[in-house]
Amino acid sequence: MVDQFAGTWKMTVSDNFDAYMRAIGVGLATRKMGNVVKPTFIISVDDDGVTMKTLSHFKNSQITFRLGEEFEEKTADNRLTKTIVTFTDGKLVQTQTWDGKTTTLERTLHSGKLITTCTSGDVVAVRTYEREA
Ligand code: DKA
Repeated sequence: MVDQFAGTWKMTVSDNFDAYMRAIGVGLATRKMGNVVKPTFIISVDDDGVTMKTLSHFKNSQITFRLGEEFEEKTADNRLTKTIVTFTDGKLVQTQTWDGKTTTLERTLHSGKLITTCTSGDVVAVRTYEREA
């Protein structure tokens, strides 16, 4: 169930994120910020659907959506994407498409940690979040 993801998570480890940001076209100034911030990620589930908030000194962003229904997303690096989030086999998979490009953010739970795997073509970044609440 998506409910297992609900809560407040703090990023503790980020691997290969600069390469991932380059692969999706993030400019140098934003990449510098993206490489140093350790976001807080909050997931909640209610009658309106699933809400994901990403909070950091650099930027805050929020999306609310229903699983399997496409919506428009303005990302922290200012892409305007068509986004769809699905939940299958314990994986929360967010697929963003824009300008003929696509990327996925796959979130899973392992040993009480939330693992976000960011994929663009053959570039993969892995970010680990630990539960705060
Ligand atoms: C995550 O949830 C990954 C989010 C990917 C955002 C890509 C753009 C970031 C620009 C600072 O940990």
